[in-house]
Amino acid sequence: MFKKWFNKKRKEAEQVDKQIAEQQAEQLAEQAETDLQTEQTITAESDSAPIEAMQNEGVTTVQPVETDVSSNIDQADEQLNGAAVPEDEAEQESAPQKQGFFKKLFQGLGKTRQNITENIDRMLNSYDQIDDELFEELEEILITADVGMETALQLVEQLKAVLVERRIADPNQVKSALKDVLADALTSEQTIQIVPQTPTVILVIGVNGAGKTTSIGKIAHLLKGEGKRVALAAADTFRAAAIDQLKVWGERADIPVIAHSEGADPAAVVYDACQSTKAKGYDVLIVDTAGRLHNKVNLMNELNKIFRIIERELSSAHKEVLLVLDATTGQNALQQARLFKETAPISGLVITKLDGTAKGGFVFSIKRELEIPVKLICVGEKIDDLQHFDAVQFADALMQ
Ligand SMILES: Nc1nc2c(ncn2[C@@H]2O[C@H](COP(=O)(O)OP(=O)(O)O)[C@@H](O)[C@H]2O)c(=O)[nH]1
Ligand SMILES: [Mg+2]
Repeated sequence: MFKKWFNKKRKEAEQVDKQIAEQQAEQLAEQAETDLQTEQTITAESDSAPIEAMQNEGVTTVQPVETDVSSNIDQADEQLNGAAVPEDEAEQESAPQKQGFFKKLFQGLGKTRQNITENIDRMLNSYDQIDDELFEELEEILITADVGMETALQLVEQLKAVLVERRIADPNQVKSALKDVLADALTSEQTIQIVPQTPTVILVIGVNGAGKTTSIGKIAHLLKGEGKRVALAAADTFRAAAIDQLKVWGERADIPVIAHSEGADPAAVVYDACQSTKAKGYDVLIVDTAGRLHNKVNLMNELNKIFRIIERELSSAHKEVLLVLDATTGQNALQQARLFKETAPISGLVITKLDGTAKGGFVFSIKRELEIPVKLICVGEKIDDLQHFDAVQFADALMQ
C-alpha cells in the first residue's frame, strides 16, 4: 500500500537532498570566500564574532526547519510531574463556568483569543455599519494572529457570504457569524477518528521538540480512558533520554512500552512491538519516532522500513500517521508540515502547545493549505491536556 507512494516520493526526495547538498556546497564555497575576505579585513582583536555570525546564518538557511531542543528532553521529569500551566486569573473570573476539556481549551487558547477576539470586539464596537473598512480591519486582525494572508482573505470572503445569506447588517452580529465561519473552516470531510477499528497502529512523526513523545503519553491515556488496550513502541532510538522519557509516560499511564536500547534499529523495535500486539491482543499500538528532518532520504528510508514491517506483521490493522506540530512556531509549522508531507502519507495532525502562543490562528491556514485534518489538540503538559479535535468547540473557545 505504501510501497508505490514511497518509491515515487523517495525519488523526489533524493532529488531534493541532492539540491540541498549542492546548495550547501555552494554556500560553503561562498562562505569560505567571505571568511577569507573577512579575515583579510578585520583586525585581530575582533576576529571570531562576525565569522561565527555568518556561519550561523549559513546553517539556518540550509536547515530552516530543524529545531534542536535536546534541553527539552532533559526537562522530562519536570513535565511528567505535571508542571502547572499558568492560568490567567483575570480571564478565569470573567469566564462563564466551563467544564472539563472545554475549560482547559478555553484557558489554553487565552493568548490567541486575546490576539484575535479582543481585537475583533474592539474593532466591531467602533463601527455602526458593516462596510469595506470593517472587512479590511478584520483581515488585518486575522493576519496578525498568524492565520496567514490567503486564509484570512478567504475567511473574510466566506463571512461576507454568510452575512448576505443571513441578512445581517448590524456589526454586533458579525462575531457570531464569524464564529460559524471559523468552525466551518476547521470542519473536515475526512474522518478525524484516530482509532476507527482495532487493531490500529499510530505512527507519530514530527521534528524534535514538537511534542511527539509527551503527546503519545497523553494519547495513550486518552484512548485507555475510552476502554482501549494500548501499547507503545519506543522507535526513537536516537537518544537514550527519548526511550526513558517514553517509559516514564508508559508508567504514568500504566501502559506497556516496547523498547530496545539506544542506537538500536527502530524497525526492530517496531517488529517486536507488532509481535507483542498480536500476542497480547492490544487494540492500539503507538509508535514514537525520531524527528530528523535534515536528511529527507534517511528519514524516508527509516519510516519506509517501519511501514513495511507494520504492513507485513499487522496487515489488517488500520494505519494512522500523525504529524505533530508545535503551535508556538506559527506559520513555520506550516512549512514543516509541507516538508513532512513529502516524507510520509500523513493522515492527521496533532497541534501542541496551543497554550503557549498567541499564534493559534495558524491552525486555520494549516487545514486549508495542507488538506490534512487536525485530529488532536494539546493545551498543556499534563496527562489530560490533550483531546480529540472538535472544530465547533475550538471556534467556541476562541470566540467567546
Ligand atoms: N505548554 C505545553 N508544552 C508542551 C505541550 N506539548 C508538549 N510540550 C512540551 O514540549 C517539550 C517537547 O516535548 P517532547 O514530547 O519531548 O517532544 P518530541 O521531541 O517531539 O518528542 C516538552 O517540554 C513538553 O512538555 C503543550 O501542549 N503545551
Ligand atoms: Mg521525543
